[in-house]
Amino acid sequence: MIKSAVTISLVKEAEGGPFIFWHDLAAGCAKAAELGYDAVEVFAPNADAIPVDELRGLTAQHNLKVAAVGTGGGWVIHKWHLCQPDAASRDNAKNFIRAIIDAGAQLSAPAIIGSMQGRFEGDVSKKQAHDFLRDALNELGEHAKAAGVPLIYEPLNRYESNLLNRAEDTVEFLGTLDTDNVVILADLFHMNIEETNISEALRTYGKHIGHVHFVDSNRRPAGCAHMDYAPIAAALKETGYDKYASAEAFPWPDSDAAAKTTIDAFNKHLA
Ligand code: LER
Ligand code: MN
Repeated sequence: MIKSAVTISLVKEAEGGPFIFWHDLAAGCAKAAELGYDAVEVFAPNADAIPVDELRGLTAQHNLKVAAVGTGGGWVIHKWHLCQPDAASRDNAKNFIRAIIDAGAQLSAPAIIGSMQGRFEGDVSKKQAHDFLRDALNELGEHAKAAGVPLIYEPLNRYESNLLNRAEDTVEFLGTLDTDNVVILADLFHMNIEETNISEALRTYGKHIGHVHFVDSNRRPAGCAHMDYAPIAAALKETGYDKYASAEAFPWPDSDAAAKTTIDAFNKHLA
């Protein structure tokens, strides 16, 4: 059974970004529970800003889980990423992510590497950047394994990263990792930009999929644009996918309406 989740952002610098609830964990958890969500996905500015005890209490009170924790604050706030040319900057990025892996693991929630993967540019070649990314995923993937959680890697669209944009390239790259603890985040918004056929690409990912960002083609909530969810749902079910479909979308027209629209689409297509 696929499970539903909804994003809560605690990151001031990310305002205007694709997150449903903002700045208030208690209110976000209460609304998520009221609408029937299974879990929340939390985006915090850094590891210390993940209130592990408070989240334990809120999720117990509302019978929710924490589906995942984001790491993009390192990029949004500090402009750190895993493919910077100097080792000290890459270490900052890795340490930032490692701390979020540890905080999330206390809630059994895996961390997501999305924007923190970075890109190749300037003196860093594509091959060099892929080597940096491979080393980081091996190291952080094994770190997450020791903490008892997978590590989620999210391919992004071409306007956000030039490392890995499509399923067939990503699966080939996964085959070069030493760790077996990295899973893929299939974000339907990014896939809609890059893939020829989203459901075929989901089949290409197959068992590698460990998380889904459930959203429409224009990054509004699922059901607000032209994404064709029937073949997407069929492909996910065919691969045996049983993790989260998490609402990462603009809070359009507002947070509560976006959460309601998404859970209705989830119940229609994925439940
Ligand atoms: C960024 O576009 C995104 O989809 C986030 O989930 C990545 O951190
Ligand atoms: Mn995403």
